Amino acid sequence: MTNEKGYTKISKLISLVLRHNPETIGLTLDNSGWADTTDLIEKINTHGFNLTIELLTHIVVTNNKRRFSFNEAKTKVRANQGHSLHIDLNLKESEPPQNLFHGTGEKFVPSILAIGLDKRNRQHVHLSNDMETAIIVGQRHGRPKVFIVASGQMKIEGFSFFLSDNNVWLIENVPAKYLRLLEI
Ligand code: HQG
Repeated sequence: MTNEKGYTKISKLISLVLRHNPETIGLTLDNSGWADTTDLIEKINTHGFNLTIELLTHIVVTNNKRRFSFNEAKTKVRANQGHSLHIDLNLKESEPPQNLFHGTGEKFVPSILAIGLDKRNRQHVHLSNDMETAIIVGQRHGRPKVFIVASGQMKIEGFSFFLSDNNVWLIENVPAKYLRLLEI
């Protein structure tokens, strides 16, 4: 399995095990979400794949959203964000831009307008730097809708923002008063 379609299939399985269900392949992660690289490769391969360190490196380096990172020695690998698992990514608090964006599906809009954004099954609410990215995120949930988030004002009012290694903004929640639905 050496074509891009094959990579996507393995990449999706790696996403699943590093963010949500390591136990489906008998893998364990440490408190910061790191898997042992050799262990991950071996366990993925018990599920009919032919993963090698070279292929894993290709996936980590070329992944369109830089979803994964190695440690310096490449002995460990983890997902940069998107976890439902309770792990500590040691995220650094960062100064957000004046505005950020959140893409969602049309069906969620009434509830979001009523109670704001909450993190649902994940560890954080995910916010995007630009509207184009937010539209792509929203499309995963049906007809896309985009909210603009008054992140600068939220920061002034004491909310903490974190930036993942792959430039996704993460926050605990966004009350409805900081959200405005955009015409797209
Ligand atoms: C919505 C992908 C009703 C929220 C993406 C979202 C992202 C509410 C959905 C990353 C709500 C949760 C995360 C409320 C939030 N009422 N609906 N009060 N508050 N929601 O998939 O942000 O490709 O967990 O708007 O690109 O869509 O996996 O979060 O629509 O970066 O790397 O509940 O996942 O990255 O959906 O996506 P998700 P998300 P990857």
